[in-house]
Amino acid sequence: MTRTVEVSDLVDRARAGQPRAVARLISLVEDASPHLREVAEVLAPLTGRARVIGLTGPPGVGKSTSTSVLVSAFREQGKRVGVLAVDPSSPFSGGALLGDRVRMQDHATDPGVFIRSMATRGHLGGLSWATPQALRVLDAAGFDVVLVETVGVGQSEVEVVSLADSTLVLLAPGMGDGIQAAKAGILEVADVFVVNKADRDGADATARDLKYMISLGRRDREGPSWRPPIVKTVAARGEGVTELVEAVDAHHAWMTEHGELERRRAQRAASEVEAIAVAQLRSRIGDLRGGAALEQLAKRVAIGELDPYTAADHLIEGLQA
Ligand SMILES: Nc1nc2c(ncn2[C@@H]2O[C@H](COP(=O)(O)OP(=O)(O)OP(=O)(O)O)[C@@H](O)[C@H]2O)c(=O)[nH]1
Ligand SMILES: [Mg+2]
Repeated sequence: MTRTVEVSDLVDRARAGQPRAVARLISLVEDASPHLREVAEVLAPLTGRARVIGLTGPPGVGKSTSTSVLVSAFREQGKRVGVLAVDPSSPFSGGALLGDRVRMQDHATDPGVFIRSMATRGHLGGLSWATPQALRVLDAAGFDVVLVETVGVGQSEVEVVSLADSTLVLLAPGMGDGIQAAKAGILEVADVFVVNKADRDGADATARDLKYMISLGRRDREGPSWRPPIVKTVAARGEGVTELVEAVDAHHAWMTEHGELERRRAQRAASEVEAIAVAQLRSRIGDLRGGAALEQLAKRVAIGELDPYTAADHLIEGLQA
């Protein structure tokens, strides 16, 4: 049996809904296995269907709880749902994170749901490397919706945006939420704001602050633009989820109508290709002259014999030789 047959067999089984085949494919792309290229080739024509919805926000705001209730809502519509829980700070990968496992238990035996935790620490390019590949697997495997939960730590909030068609930013009532939101630049990335834990005091105030800030941020925009709605939810009790799904659907419809979906997906592909190209260049630079090229140039730069730009030119010339 040739390798190609094995990979396409794996893809067939993943499309038939076998979770083990999906998991195996994700491992292959995540670990940058020698089969990576082959997998990518087989997957490519099967992709482009899944809707990718990102959830981000501060720790403990209710992302996993919201993800779980969204899974239920999409399952009720008969859709197959994939979940990627991305933790950029964790070295643990593969199974579900402990907390998520508890929250996702409702879906553990549902063959229409696939849940995977991914750790991106240590991956070259972080989220930009491994997660898009896992998304491709889920897309090709026929999942209609993929929910990507990212723990909000600075850069990852911005990175999740380049992955998702729609980005949900979750906040909860509490002091300084509004200021935090502005600081983290999440006004820019949110397509839908969720004020979760609306059973707690201050939810209306948080929603009001957000509304004010959205109005400030939008003053000098031109062309058609999307005004991110604010949805209040009590994820722990499933309240507001219908409204949330409606808001996400409305955003999807708006994007489709204005060519934004295409634009975002092209942008997503661009950063994916760029990340791969940069990684390859870096590895080829590392291989130059048996790995000694950079070191030799660096020594000369360190003692002032060569300037760093000229040294970089030499490296690039070496690649072209
Ligand atoms: N009162 C209240 N508690 C909630 C609500 N939604 C979630 N919680 C609780 O908030 C805690 C954190 O919820 P998670 O869903 O794990 O939050 P998270 O954002 O995924 O957390 P991390 O992944 O650790 O960043 C849990 O104890 C939930 O039960 C809500 O609507 N109201
Ligand atoms: Mg979580």
